[in-house]
Amino acid sequence: MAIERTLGMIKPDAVSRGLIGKIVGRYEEEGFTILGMRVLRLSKRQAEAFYAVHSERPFYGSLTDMMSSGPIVALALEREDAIAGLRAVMGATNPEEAAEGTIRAMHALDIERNSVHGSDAPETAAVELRFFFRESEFI
Ligand code: 3AN
Repeated sequence: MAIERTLGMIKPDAVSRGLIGKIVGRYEEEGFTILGMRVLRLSKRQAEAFYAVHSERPFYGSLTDMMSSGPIVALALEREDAIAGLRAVMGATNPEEAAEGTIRAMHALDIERNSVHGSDAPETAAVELRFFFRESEFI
């Protein structure tokens, strides 16, 4: 397995419930190195750009409203097998289907307000990391 980088986000529902420290701590425990971390609020337009692949889905409007409703944390994470590894720690999109002990099983409110995001493939990780970070900023 190779060392990879991936983009994680802590979504507004988790930031507003004071879960930044818990979630970042979990990522450190799981062996991720934090290369970059930003707290910011996405505009509706930025949320639409980030989730452009979902623009035809019925939940696109509601998802981008939710993602621009409050601050988020963007994380540039590095680890062996980081992309699949982060998604394993996050759990399934629908918290009712997420395995016990995963972040979504523990913290997500519903399928939309599911607390965290992680890139799903090397190509999307590269695009999503560039959305928030310049590579020259990484330690
Ligand atoms: P994941 O974040 O697990 O990769 P995606 O990429 O299918 O899931 O969906 C992106 C985001 O869209 C999810 N994290 C969730 O917030 C929202 N979402 C996905 N499916 C639904 C749905 N059926 N209803 C409402 N929101 C959804």
